[in-house]
Amino acid sequence: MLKAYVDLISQPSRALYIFLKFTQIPHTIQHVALRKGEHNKAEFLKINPFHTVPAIDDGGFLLSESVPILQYLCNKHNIHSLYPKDLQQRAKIEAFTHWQHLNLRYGGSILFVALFSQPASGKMPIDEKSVQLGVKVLKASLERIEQIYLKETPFLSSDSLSIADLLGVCEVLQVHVGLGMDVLTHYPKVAKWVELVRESVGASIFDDAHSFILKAGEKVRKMEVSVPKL
Ligand SMILES: N[C@@H](CCC(=O)N[C@@H](CS)C(=O)NCC(=O)O)C(=O)O
Repeated sequence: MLKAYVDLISQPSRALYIFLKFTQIPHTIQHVALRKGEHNKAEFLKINPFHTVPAIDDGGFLLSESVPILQYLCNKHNIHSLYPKDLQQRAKIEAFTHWQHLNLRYGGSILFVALFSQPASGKMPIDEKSVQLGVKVLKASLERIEQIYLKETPFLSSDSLSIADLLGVCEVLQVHVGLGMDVLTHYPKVAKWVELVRESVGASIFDDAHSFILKAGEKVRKMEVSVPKL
């Protein structure tokens, strides 16, 4: 049976987790705790020598990188609703998944490391230059999602849910939920889209996937880290 290696603190891991619960592809979840360094242990390096989550073991076929994992599983299980066969619709999805790595994901990840991971591991003071860069990249990314990707459609460049939405929403919530940084008030279309994705996959699946990251947000509040405004 398919084994999915995830840590629910990780955005692309949550996208895979939600995808698997929503599509009901038979699988087992293997938790790899990044905070405990489990991703660097020999056992996991045999699965993914790049030591990142998510990763999968599908009957001995090993794959890392969230985007090709989702594409592979959609192709294998004929899940065309989330990854259509139509070439142009596919290309739109792929355009977002390529773009987000160095934009939405980049900005949010810089902020999450600077304002959560480093303070939680005892590294203070906070690197203000990283915070400024993170805010700049994240803001520009959210503006593009609001004004371009969601300009005419309720989902990312489309009228229906796709793997791009799962990946994108998990990145947005990393800062909104994980850092308690209000990014939704300023971007009403993004806020509506997040809720629509949550409803589309089912609130219980969605909230279950995000329950762990909610704890990070509580920790940030307890550490009294000053979270910037967008
Ligand atoms: N491009 C990869 C990114 C994977 C990634 O960087 N995962 C992070 C957690 S969000 C991780 O495992 N970091 C541990 C490490 O790099 O050692 C994907 O989309 O799967």
